Amino acid sequence: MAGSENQKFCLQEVLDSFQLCLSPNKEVYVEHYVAGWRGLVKFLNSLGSVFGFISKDAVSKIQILVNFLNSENGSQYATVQSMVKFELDNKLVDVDKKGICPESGCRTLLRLHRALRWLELFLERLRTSKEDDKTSVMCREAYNESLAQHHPWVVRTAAGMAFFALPGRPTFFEVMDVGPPEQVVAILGKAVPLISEVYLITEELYLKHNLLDLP
Ligand code: 1Q0
Repeated sequence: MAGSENQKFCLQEVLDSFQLCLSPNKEVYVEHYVAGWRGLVKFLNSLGSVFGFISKDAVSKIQILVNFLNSENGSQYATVQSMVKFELDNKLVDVDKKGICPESGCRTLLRLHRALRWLELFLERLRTSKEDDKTSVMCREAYNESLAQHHPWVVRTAAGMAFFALPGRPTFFEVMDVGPPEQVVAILGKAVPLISEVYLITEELYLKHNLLDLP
């Protein structure tokens, strides 16, 4: 993945990754999940260094999952479902408090999973927004409804300040690199339900195994 975060962002690529994420029996492939996030990090990096602390955290979580995929147990990490089973069966998850497995696949993916809800809410706002709506407001509202509930004050404050540096809606649409605004809206119309489906499947799995509050 060396350097891939610096390449040009393309919304269609992100969409393709999330499309490939779901197996025929609705399991979530970790490889494509991570590829989707890599694409999003490219976008974040194109917005400038104010977002560096967010991008750095996302990259480190992506890397933890890639390392699992490339490890000798890699096949156990093929899907989120197989990862959960493998880590729980082998007691590789710190369930109540951080202990011997502070960077399990389950807790790492949970952080990205929570961020995926933010993304879903943000993209839905972007999709239905009007020309002069503010991206910083859409982003803040989506954040407050999702990720903020899991972040301490200091992170919420830093995130809130970064949102002020977001470019306006026209620049956002340009960076998405898929054509005129109508085209962006059309692609967002496909992306949001896809992201939502991946989110819901993961949410149900984590709920079933009581993993939604992993430290
Ligand atoms: C476009 C604006 C981007 C705004 C991103 C909003 C999310 C704010 C998140 C703030 C995270 C602060 C960094 C540290 C957080 C960690 O403490 C936290 C918990 O981890 P841990 O190990 O301490 O328990 N980490 C997280 O919650 C994970 C956060 C990952 C955020 C990944 C965001 C990647 C954003 C990509 C840009 C998407 C642009 C979408 C629009 C493009 C159109 C498709």
